[in-house]
Amino acid sequence: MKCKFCDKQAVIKLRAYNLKLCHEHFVEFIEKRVEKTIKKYKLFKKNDRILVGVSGGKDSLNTVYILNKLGYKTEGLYIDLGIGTYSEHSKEKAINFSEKFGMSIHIYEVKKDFGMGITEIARLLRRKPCSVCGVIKRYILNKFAHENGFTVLATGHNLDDETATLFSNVLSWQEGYLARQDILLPQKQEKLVKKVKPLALISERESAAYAILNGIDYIHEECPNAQGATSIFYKSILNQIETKQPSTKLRFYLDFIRRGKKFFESSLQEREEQLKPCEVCGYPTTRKVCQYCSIKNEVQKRRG
Ligand code: Q46
Ligand code: ZN
Ligand code: ZN
Repeated sequence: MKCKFCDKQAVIKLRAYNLKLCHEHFVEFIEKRVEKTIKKYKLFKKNDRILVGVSGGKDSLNTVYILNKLGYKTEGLYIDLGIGTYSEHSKEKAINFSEKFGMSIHIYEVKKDFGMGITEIARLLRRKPCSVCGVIKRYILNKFAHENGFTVLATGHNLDDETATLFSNVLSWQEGYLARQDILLPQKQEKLVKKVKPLALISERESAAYAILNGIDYIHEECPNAQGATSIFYKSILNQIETKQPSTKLRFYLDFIRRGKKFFESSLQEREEQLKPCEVCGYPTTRKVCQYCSIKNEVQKRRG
């Protein structure tokens, strides 16, 4: 199997693009694709300060690595969720990455705010760990970015994450979520930093191959709370479709962004009109007290 662009041996076959590429041309292909996504969707410019939410997984580490390589001012924020050995291992990967490549990664500990990790918080409040975790992660990332002068908040969501979410939201016609699903969420409020997903058009397989070829060591184990998650089931269904019809995922996602999303815009406007400062912390929320502060109050109350 030869590379489409040179005489070298191909290391990967990309059926969605009908391409076989060698190491060097594959790396170049991914970086150009990310750069094109940044420019086409106007994600950010060279003078922006970008904070990337880092989990220790391949996608977020790739995001820091690629954006730095492309010349964007990028730093990472690793949130230590306090989820047993999973958090210990993923933190180690983030620290090793930062030392190996000389890229700055900040560390924020959930335990410092709550006195306990996500699993204990969820148990105490009798809630699902992922729903508590999602609220806490989103809040910390946005607040850290805003308070430290970052103009953009990037996450490592890849094409498989995005299409699984889209698939799930379409199956239950979640209008509010559909309205907010995009590669770019512009800044509409002073305290809500602009959010972007530079790897949204890169598949999970491409992202894994890119990390391995660049010597980026990432955490392979899943968070123990992800077991049985419907997103994993939806990903496997979409992969089955992709095997029979290559590039379906890309088409499904891009067609939604280009043609489908506009039908849900009214839900977005409604939500934006409802946003007001949280009575406790002042960050925008559609409630009186934001979800983060509610969780914090509840934890304090129950611990006595
Ligand atoms: S880290 Fe948090 Fe995920 Fe673990 S608790 Fe759920 S949301 S599964 S990406
Ligand atoms: Zn080549
Ligand atoms: Zn609040």
